[in-house]
Amino acid sequence: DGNVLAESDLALDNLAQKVQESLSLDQRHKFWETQPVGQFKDIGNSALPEGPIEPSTPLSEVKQEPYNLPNLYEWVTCDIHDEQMCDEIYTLLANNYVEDDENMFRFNYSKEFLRWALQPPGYFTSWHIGVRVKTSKKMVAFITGVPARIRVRDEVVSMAEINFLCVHKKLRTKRLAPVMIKEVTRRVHLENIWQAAYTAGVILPTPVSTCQYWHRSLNPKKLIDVGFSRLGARMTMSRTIKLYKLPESTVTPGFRKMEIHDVPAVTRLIRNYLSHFIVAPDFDENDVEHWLLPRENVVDSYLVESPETHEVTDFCSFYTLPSSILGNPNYSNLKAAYSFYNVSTATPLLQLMNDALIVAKQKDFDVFNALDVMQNETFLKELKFGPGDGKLHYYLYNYRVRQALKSSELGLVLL
Ligand code: MYA
Repeated sequence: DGNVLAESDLALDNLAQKVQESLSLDQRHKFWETQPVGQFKDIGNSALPEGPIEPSTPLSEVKQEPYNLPNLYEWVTCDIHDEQMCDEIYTLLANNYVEDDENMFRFNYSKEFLRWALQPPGYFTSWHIGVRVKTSKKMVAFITGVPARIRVRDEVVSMAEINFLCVHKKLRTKRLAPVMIKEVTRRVHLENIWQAAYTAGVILPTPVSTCQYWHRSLNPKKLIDVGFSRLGARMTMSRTIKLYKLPESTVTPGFRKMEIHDVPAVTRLIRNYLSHFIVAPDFDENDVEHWLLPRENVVDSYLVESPETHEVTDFCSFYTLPSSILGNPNYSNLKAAYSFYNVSTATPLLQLMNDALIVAKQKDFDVFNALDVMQNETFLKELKFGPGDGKLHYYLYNYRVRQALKSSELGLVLL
């Protein structure tokens, strides 16, 4: 009966608290335990309601001054139209941003990519935040937010997408990251936005979902030479090259690059498709124009226009994110394409994505990467993608979901 249930709930709570207290200091999340995010101790507690964890507060109660930085450093709001500012951000990230576990590769986001990523419709310059050394003015840390409407089940929520958190290698583990996160949170609150979405390779309290990267070799010889992949068992280089060979040109009739006049049709197609996922962006035509209209060396989008009806029936897209190859005498850059949003209604998804691989190969990419989100699992193995070792965790800030989602229930790709 109710009493027995309540007692066992209490026992569970006590147990959770004991487990928490027994964790050594380095297993605890001193910062994240203070934040409105799903906490590890609440996992599986179905009594907690879905939705905001904390209510929003009146804007007048939001702290008006920036958080304090250690004395040697100062905040800078980054105007990325400014060429010199863009250079500084690019250089900080190129030298200090995300590396793989073995420190063989480091993301090398281009300046054009950063401008695209940071200036979607309605963006706020105040959410592009740097930290400089006061004396030398050297840029040593960075974090950004951009606004997005994200739907969680039936609710469309105004959120910030947080990305590009970076602290210079020489300033690590000094608790600068929590200050960066609190400051971006404050500036997001000042725009009357109270939720955020972000992804990270590390486990924090508490993932909404965990995805895996898959990789499709386009230039297997280079990938093996630089240590990105290994020759399979009982495989020779020439058999491997043959295995990954692709046709010279795409096969789907009506397959072509997306153009500006396609925005309304692509928006309809994508909106309908994304409505099938539990967490997905709520794109309007402006968003589609910004995020999906092709930009050289940044984002590529193709669609299928039916040769008979001229209807747009299918769509695929990928973004360009090279990695620096660290310490290889022969190669310094890995050219990678990342699957973005794909929709199939008339062309089988497998065939559509094979055409995407073909254009990526024509454009000289070395590898095509995809997460196991949306319906991607239906083509990964068949199109010869192999599982990567890195995981990507998705998080929401100040929004609880009742239980973790399957990666296939996610309709969101962050850059
Ligand atoms: S993910 C990409 C992150 N960047 C990199 O991996 C680049 C290379 N690494 C670095 O630059 C540094 O190692 C970073 C940490 C800056 C990551 N997300 O200063 P610290 C927690 C969130 O001593 P450092 C991306 O950009 C850590 O658990 N928290 O550590 C999305 C610990 O807290 P706790 C992280 O190594 C970012 C504390 O920081 C991450 O010098 C989303 C240690 O601080 C991480 N990736 O610096 C940010 N890594 O003790 C959250 C470590 O509690 C946004 N930590 O465990 C939240 C929403 C905000 C807006 C809300 C609006 C309403």
